[in-house]
Amino acid sequence: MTKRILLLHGPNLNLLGTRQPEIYGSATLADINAAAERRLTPYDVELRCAQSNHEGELIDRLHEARDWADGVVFNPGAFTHTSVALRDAIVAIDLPVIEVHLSNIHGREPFRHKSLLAGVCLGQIAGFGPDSYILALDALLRRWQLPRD
Ligand code: CA2
Repeated sequence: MTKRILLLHGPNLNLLGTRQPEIYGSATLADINAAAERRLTPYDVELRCAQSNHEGELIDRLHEARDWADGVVFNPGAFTHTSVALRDAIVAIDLPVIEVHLSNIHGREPFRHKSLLAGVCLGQIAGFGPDSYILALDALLRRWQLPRD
């Protein structure tokens, strides 16, 4: 049975590759989505990618995922540190959600050390640049023990 993953990107991540490369690297969001697609090529997995700068739209995407996805890889951006509403949405959808960050939020400003979401996610991966997303996909693949096509 085909597994389906939502790869969801939060606020400002549409600007990746254009500014602050010393923190976030030079890869664009399109590069990250393409690398994710490549990682899944050998598997019977469908990937759908989305980005929004709006908290409510991210909540809507999570709610919709309940109807079609088996797992979510989510970089909530700065909403990680502020959003009780996203936390409630993650609890509500009852899907495995992996929180992902390009940077190591624990080594940055103190206000980034706290995630309101990690505690209701399957886990958190932070600090590996674009590889953080690949590691999160690998975690889902391992969880599902999918054979290669
Ligand atoms: O490290 C991450 O992936 C973050 O989720 C990125 C967020 C930040 O607020 C989190 O604390 C950690 C910020 C994304 C901003 O992305 C930009 C990309 C290019 C230029 C400026 C910002």
